[in-house]
Amino acid sequence: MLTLLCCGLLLAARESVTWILPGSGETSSALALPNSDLAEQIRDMHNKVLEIWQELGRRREAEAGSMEAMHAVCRVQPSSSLAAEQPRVTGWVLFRQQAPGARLEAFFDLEGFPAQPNGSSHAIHVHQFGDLSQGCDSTGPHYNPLSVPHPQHPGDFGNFAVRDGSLWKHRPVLAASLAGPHSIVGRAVVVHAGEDDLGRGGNQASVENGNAGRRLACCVVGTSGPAAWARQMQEHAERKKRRRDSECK
Ligand SMILES: *[C@@H]1O[C@H](CO)[C@@H](O)[C@H](O)[C@H]1NC(C)=O
Ligand SMILES: [Cu+2]
Ligand SMILES: [Zn+2]
Repeated sequence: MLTLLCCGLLLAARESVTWILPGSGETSSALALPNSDLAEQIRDMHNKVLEIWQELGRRREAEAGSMEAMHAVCRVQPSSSLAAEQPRVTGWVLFRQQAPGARLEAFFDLEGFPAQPNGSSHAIHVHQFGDLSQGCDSTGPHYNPLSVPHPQHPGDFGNFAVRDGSLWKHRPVLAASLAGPHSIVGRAVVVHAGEDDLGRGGNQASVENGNAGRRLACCVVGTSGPAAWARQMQEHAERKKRRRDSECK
């Protein structure tokens, strides 16, 4: 759009030159003044166009710079309203998104689940409010900006298998976002005691929350720098290597 405008200006400037030039060969000094005025105007305009062009370039560079990935962290803590006999789940959920509108990636690193039964499945969702004043109970229902049934909410992360009481998972494609009007920043991640029935439970609760049971632990998603993600990536690589090594022995 701006490019078009600039070209238009240049074209208009050139046309006014050729239009006035036939008179410029005359010896009349009366024409000399308007002509030099015009030349100055054209120079001015040229400089302005150049300035706009350079400014555009600078902005494009700045945009590319701000296209650095967005990060967020969520430090999972047991719900303060948890009954004493319930498991105390702690850990981290880390998020990375390369650009607004790009897919969201996350690391889930949690421990403190009951070790038995081994392989149990736990639902994790984004809930509407980042309000932990009544523990995880005050985080409200599933975050549902488009009023769709469960499990189509942006923060329906599904089920996570727990091994020996802990869970450690990289999910490369999540529907939620850290940017835009439906950003999950400031909202809560909730870890449940039960499995998500993914809307197939045949009751109203199933298409609202997947009948995932008690809210064991939760946290509020907050923006962060890239350091936590980088550490997790490194640990991820090391754990993979350790697992490979132990499997090879
Ligand atoms: C739990 O399951 C994992 C893999 O599914 C297995 O490696 C581990 O040994 C199991 N732990 C127990 C206590 O059975
Ligand atoms: Cu939930
Ligand atoms: Zn949901």
